[in-house]
Amino acid sequence: MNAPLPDLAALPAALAAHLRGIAAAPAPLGRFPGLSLLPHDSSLAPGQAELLVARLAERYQAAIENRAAVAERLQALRGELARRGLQGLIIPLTDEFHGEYLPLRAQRLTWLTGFTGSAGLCIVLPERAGLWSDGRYTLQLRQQVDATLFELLHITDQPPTEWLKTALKPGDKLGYDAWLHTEDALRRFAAVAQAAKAEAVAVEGNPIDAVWSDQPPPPLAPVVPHGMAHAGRASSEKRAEIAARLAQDGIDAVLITLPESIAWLLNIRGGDVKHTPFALSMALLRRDASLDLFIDTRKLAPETPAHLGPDVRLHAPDALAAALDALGKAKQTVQVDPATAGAWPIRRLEAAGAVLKRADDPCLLPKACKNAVELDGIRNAHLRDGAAVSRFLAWLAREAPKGGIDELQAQAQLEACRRLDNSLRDLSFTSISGAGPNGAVVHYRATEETNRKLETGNLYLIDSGGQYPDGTTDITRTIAIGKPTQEMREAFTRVLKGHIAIARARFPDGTAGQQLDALARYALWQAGLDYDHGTGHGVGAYLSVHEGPHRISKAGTPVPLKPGMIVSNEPGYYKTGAFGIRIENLVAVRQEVEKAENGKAWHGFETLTKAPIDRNLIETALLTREEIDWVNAYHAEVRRDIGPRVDDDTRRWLESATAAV
Ligand SMILES: [Mn+2]
Repeated sequence: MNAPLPDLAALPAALAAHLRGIAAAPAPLGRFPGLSLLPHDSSLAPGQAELLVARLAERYQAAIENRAAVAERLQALRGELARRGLQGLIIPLTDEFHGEYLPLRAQRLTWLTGFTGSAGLCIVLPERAGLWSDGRYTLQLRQQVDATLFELLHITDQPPTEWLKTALKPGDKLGYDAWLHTEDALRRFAAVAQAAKAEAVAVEGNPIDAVWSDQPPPPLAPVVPHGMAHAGRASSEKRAEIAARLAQDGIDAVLITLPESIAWLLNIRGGDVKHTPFALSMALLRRDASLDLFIDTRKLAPETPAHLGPDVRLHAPDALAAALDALGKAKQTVQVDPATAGAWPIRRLEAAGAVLKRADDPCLLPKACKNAVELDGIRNAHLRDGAAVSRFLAWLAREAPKGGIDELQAQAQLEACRRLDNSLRDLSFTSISGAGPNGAVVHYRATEETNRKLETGNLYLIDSGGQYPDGTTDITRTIAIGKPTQEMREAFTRVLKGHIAIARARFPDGTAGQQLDALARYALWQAGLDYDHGTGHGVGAYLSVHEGPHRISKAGTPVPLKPGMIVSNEPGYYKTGAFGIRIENLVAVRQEVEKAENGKAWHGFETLTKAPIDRNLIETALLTREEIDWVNAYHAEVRRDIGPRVDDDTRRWLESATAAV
């Protein structure tokens, strides 16, 4: 380790490129899994690859967020646009996979503006530039972005389409990268441009990439088999089932652009973006159940090609265009999901002569309905995760009253408890650890600047989860530090009543989450209270912690809740400037009655998450007998299942934390 680190430029080109790709991938739990992919190379002494990659990753991150370079970058982009005969460019905060997390190379908006929020859109014109985000980021926009370079705007109060009406001049050509927008979004921009007598035009190659000299490459994290012990169904079986439906519908091939769909369909897992174990890739599933996978094969672990089998043909990512052209030339009928795919491949197929069938990604529904093996795995993952959370809560009960613990320490302690389980692969998202008024910020992330102490008389909210090979978890607990006020207890109990109403719900087959949402709010509504977020989101099986197509929410498409679907049950209440409350368990839809009186099946929920709910915040006078019974039965289950999995101190605490109310 004492040998000086070699310069990347002095290394063999293939090795240097490999190291860059590994550094451009996330490092879950502090390790770069891509290091295992490196072919043995004598140009590096032991340990040097690790150091090089870590240093490179830091440099990538720092360069993307280097706000001192923003003016120069904006100028370079305007120069590039002028060279291409364009007057503008739309820069969304997304990539061609349209997922929740962006790899470093796709963080174009941050690179250009300095803004690091999770929602944003930028439009650059020759004299003006607009940068939009939502209400959560009003303050952050002002702190991070130079308002002399960008007009800082609110996405719904001053929508970009309104701004463009006055900012575009007749004859202007407004560029966009068709990979990064859905057809719907582009239709809106085209209409606005036309109204201004301007034109929205697709670019060939993203103009930002052309001026971003040290842009990180696509990430390289290992793609490994997700074996039958966890997946429960062979990929060949899944492919055959979907292919049979394609054949029935007269479809020759379906283009799959969602990495989570590919991970499910092929029983593989990766690590190309944060907290989500999938590999960035695209695929064409044919009606004969064979599949073309467009992926950087350097990512494949040695055992993966054999696991994929001979019916999965491997291609480089840039071979997709030619494959789409070939489908068009053969006049094939191709299915694409316009809600999740960028417009680029759809247009390419149409231009090449393919017959387009716009329909939902066929993997979404079968992926959402977990099979018996997956459900068993998920139950197991929740037992281990519940043990970790219980250890943490017991620690909190001991330490918090002494004072001195802050939000960052608390979330680090919970992570340390989860890491005691060797199967933990990653957190399933960045923990939300909010004390007092910070708990009322729904999407809060603690930083050194915002970090608060857990003070007596306050509530503390922690929303967190783990990624395990057998399941993905997501749990929120709200804890009283010291003695809570009566207002806190009443609000908490009303949230709990909503949580119990969902947990105990019974409903006929065909019922959608939309119809259940009000059950979670009813007790709050009676007191004139509510919460401004959905009640539940779907959760993957060692995949995305947020997945569709179902959810429990006021809005959205009503997708019926089917047996095997995992969904969160997370009502809350937030008093701005004072405290936040959320109680979140994951539940699985299960069939309760196969055939009821009306001939329909009836469903309910099985609660998967196992950790105590703070008894100090429960006002039993507000609960019905059935609700009290639910709390006591739930806590008895937690005590029975988690007790044997924790240390003596935690077990003693668990006894009192789960005692009957
Ligand atoms: Mn959640």
